[in-house]
Parts: sequence; structure tokens; C-alpha cells
Amino acid sequence: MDRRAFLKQCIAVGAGGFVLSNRTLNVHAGAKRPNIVFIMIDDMGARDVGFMGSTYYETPNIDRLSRGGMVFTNAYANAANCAPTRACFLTGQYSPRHGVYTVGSSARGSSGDRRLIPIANDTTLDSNHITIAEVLKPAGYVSVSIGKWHMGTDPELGPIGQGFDVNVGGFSAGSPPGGYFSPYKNPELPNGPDGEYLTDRLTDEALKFIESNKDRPFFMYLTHYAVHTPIQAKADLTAKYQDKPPSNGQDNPKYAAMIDSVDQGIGRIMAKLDELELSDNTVVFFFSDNGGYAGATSNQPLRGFKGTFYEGGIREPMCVRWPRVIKPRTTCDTPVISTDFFPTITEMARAKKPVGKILDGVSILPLLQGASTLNREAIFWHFPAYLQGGVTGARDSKFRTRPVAVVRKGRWKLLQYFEEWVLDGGRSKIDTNNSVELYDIEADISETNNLANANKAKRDELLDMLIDWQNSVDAPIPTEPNPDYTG
Ligand SMILES: [Ca+2]
Repeated sequence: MDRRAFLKQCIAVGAGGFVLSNRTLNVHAGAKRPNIVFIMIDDMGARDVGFMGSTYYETPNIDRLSRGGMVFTNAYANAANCAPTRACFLTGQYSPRHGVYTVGSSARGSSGDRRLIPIANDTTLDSNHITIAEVLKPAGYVSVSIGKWHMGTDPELGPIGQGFDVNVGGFSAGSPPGGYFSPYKNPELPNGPDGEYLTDRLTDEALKFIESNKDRPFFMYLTHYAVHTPIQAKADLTAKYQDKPPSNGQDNPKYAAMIDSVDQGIGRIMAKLDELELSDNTVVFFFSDNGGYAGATSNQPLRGFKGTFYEGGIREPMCVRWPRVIKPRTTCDTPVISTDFFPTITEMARAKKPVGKILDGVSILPLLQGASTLNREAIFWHFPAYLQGGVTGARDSKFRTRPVAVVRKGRWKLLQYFEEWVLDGGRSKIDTNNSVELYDIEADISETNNLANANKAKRDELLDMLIDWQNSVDAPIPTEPNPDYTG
């Protein structure tokens, strides 16, 4: 590029500089691009941190992080379990575009209990998809994935194959193969001393990466194996919670200690960013991949757990800190979803969106800068699969969820259940076939009052919107009856 072209570009970028209160974010071409630290916790429920209301778990560092920026009170994962949310995060696309709907088989549970043949699931992310790491690379970023990957294994389908420069501990597994204490039995992570704790080790690796890359823009996807099962924690931290009275249904000292280790690690990362004077130019995201697990925590007052598409299965703790851009101690209640991170990070990094690629999310940067709404009508979920094992709050005792699609628009949420929809008359019998549920999430966050027949206008509006969306993304609907179904 010659000087004249360069100057022209500077002027063009400068004209688009965005304003926060009386500060102008420096986005001209010479400004240093921000570092991006994306902290993805595994299976952490929406109520599992202090800043979202827990008084049992102690998360002083995460709470301090949240006070330094914006808390999102209506943040959603793209799915109620691990792999699909990760695929959606990495690609910025809803599940029908990449085929990762669930973990493992879509035909889980007893065949005799399933009325439909579910849609086949992809357990890995095909390498032809463009990931956020691949988009950041041409903008000069070095990127690392530290921790759980769950999308396949390198060299092709692990973090390296999908555009990260460094992979620490990530492969096809969805939980730590040897548990949380070294030896880890992890092909992508050399063992530490016997008894070393995995969460501490991943924090150590994160600190090393930050040290080594402090002079260039970096993207760190710190994707803790914690707080997924097995529930294993350090004895001294477990002891801290042993005699603590339960609160809001949360009462597991080991699980609390796992969260405590995550929190201490985040404290160490914040201290490292401060020490290297990187904090001001580093965006830190905090998020989880699905709702809290029934065997470990309570999501009250949210209904359901990991695996259900009620709020307890898909709502997440979320905050974002970026000191020069995001006003501290702010809250946003606009619904956001994990597909939004791809366009958001792309915009923050001033990276180029890939040509010809559809992004289903929208950048939440306007919200982070104080806007109260996004230019988006609704968000959607598509889960044409079965997840076995009933939990408290699930629709039936055999499955956490049966095949379902969901839309949230403003305060309203509609769930469409494909078994009843496909086999029991669909729209023509909608008043009686129990195929849809409608909730007013603002008035009824616990989803106790199904308004599908009480507010038919709203029901039909959301259903039309959901079906339009399904058509627009070619979402596969399971329609074939299961001949093994025994009723
Ligand atoms: Ca998970």
C-alpha cells in the first residue's frame, strides 16, 4: 500500500470511530488492536457466580471483573449442552449451518421411548468452516486455545486445524479424561507433578501465553474443563465450604471448590494483565456453554438444568470488561447469544469478516457502548435430538429434552415440540396437541405458566417467526416416526 492509499484508509476508519460518553475509542489504523481473552466455563449455571446472585459460591475475582464492565442478565448459550454451543461460538453460525446439534448421538435414551427418528448429529466441526481464530489471524493476532475443545482432534479438527496457533489440552473429549488431578491422560497436555490440579495448570498456561505474547495482539480462548463432571476439587478449598449453610438450593462443597479454583485463576489472570499494563487494552469475556448441571448445582429460580431448553438449561452468567470502552458497573438486559461473539470480536479487532460467510449473530458492541437495544427481532434454537434422563423441571421424566425448537423475542419465549407437532396434527390441532409452550419470561422467569392458549395472537406470531427462521436456515425437522416406539 502506498502512503496516499494508507492515509485514505486512516481517514476512512477514523470517520467510523465510535464514541463512548465523552471518550472516543481510538480505532484509527495505527492504534494497537485490543487483546481478546474469552473465558468459557464448562457447565456453569447462570446463578453459579456472585454477580448473578449466588451467596453460596464465592467468586470475588469474577465479581470484580464484572464490576469493571457490563453484566448481561439475559445471556444465552446456543444449546443446552457443550459441543453445539462451542461450534456456534467458533463459527458465529446457528447449528443448522454446521450440523453440530448435540453431544454424541442424537438418538440418546431408550429407542422405545422415542416417537421420532432424530436428525443425525455431527460430533466434529468440519474444517471447511471459518472460525473466529481464522478471522483474527490476518489482522495480526496470535491465538491460543487452552482447555476443552470438544470439536475433534488435531492435526485437522482440533484447535490447530481450525486456525489457532497454539493448542493446550484441547481435543475431542468433553471432560478431562483422567480427571482433574495429574496425571491427566490428556494427549494434548503433558502431565504435571502428581496431584497438580487441572484448573490451576490451565491458568499457569494462560499466564505463560500472556507473558510470551504481551507485545502483539493476542486472542486467548481459555476454555476451562471446569466445572464439568467429574466433580473433583482441591481438599483445602472443599473444606472452606464444608460447613457453609446451603443457599438457594446450592449446597455442594466440592462443586463450590471447583468454582473457587476457577475464580482464583481469573484473579491471577487479571493480576498478570495489570502487571504487564495490558488491562486497558484487553477485552475480557466471561461466559459458560450451557446451564448448570442437575447433579451439582441449583439454577433457581430458573426452570430446569443442563440439557433442557428451559432457562436453566440455556441461560448463562456473562460479563465483558474493556476499560476504555465499556462503562464499569453497567448492566444490560437485552437478550444476547453465543453466536454474537464472532461478529463482536471481529469488530473489536477490526478484522475483516469472511467474504460469502453468513453470520447469524450480531455484534453486541453497541450494547457495550451503552445502546439499549440491538437491531434484531429474535433469537433461535434448533435441537432435533433426544437427550436422555429426566431432571427436575424437564417436560417429562424420561428425557431432559425431546426434539424442540425455540424462539425468544423480547419478553416472550415459545418452544415447539416436534413429536406433537409432526405426529399429532401440527397447527391444525395446536389448541389441544400440546405442541407449543409460550412463556412471558419477564413476568414468569420460572416458566410455570404456559400461555399458548391464553395468548394465541402472541403464540402465532412467534410460531410464524420460528417457522420462517427454520426455512431460512434449512433447519432439518425430524418427521419420520420411529418404528421401535412402544408408547
Ligand atoms: Ca458444557
